[in-house]
Amino acid sequence: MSDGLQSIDNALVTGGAGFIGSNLAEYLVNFCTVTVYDNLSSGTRDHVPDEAKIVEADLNQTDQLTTAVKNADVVFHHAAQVSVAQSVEAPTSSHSVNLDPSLEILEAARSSGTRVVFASSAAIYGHPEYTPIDETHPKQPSSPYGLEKLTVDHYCKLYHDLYDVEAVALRYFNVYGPRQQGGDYSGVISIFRDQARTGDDITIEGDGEQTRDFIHVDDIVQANLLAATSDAAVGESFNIGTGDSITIRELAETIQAATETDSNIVHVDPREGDIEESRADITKAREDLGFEPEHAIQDGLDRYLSQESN
Ligand code: UD2
Repeated sequence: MSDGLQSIDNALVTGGAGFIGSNLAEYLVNFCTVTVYDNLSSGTRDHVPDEAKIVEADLNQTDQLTTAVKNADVVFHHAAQVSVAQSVEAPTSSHSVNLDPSLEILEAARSSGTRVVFASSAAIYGHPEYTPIDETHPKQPSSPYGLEKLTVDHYCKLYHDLYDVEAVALRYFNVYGPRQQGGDYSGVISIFRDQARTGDDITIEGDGEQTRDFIHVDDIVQANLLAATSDAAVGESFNIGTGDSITIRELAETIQAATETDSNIVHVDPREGDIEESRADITKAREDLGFEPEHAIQDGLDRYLSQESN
């Protein structure tokens, strides 16, 4: 992996103080100069590696954003309004964070030749018609967030086709790992982990038969490096998951057992509009990028639960 990275001198990570962005920045500082662009609204300065430079600015500060992109060989665009629920609550503010600045990044890259790796999402598919979900699966997002991700995902392809911008979209499934924030957007794994640690009930929403494809953030970092360095990535989009799924009940039981907690597993109301089944078909990423997730769920969970800096 480090071989390909030698072609990168300067990397820009938008959202580099957040969950996925900071894990990525931490890895990248070993290979190149890293600039983190973040307004620290949900991310934390403590998560930014000491070696990285921080530009503390909003995404809508277009001049700063454009300059930062033009100074980089690759921009990893992770800054976003990341809450699905918030996008449903306040679509216009979600739109203004997730759409226009992404277009500005592509526009800056158009003149500078910077490669753009965009953090897209499985949310673009909406309720799956079949699983595993491949990249050609119908796109019927069920939230403004999903539609925003889909729009930028398509813009990436269009900027490649029209202007030769080296843009790549990575469609993440359910990501977990250290530094996933609490609150609105904390994924179910961090919620169950916290409940197990504090001895509170582990709350399964619905019957727990719904499935998800959970991927450890370290594998997401590897996918980003491949997207940044592979010729085959350019102008393409890739599903990034493990290719396997488990039920939420299995997840609860695994975390309960692994943490040896006294917490009980309880069932609460199902989430309105919840997706029943989700699993990525990662054949394209495997074949075209050489992507191979290292952490199957059991191993990734063990790793996560033992990681102190969570
Ligand atoms: C994920 C992404 C979201 C979007 C979406 C696309 C996360 C955190 N969110 O939403 O951004 O991309 O996929 O489909 O990755 N659950 C419980 N108990 C709890 C919390 C959750 O049972 O205390 C269930 C929940 O009802 C759902 C499952 O766990 O069935 C996963 O929930 P989630 O919020 O971690 O992620 P998801 O798939 O809704």
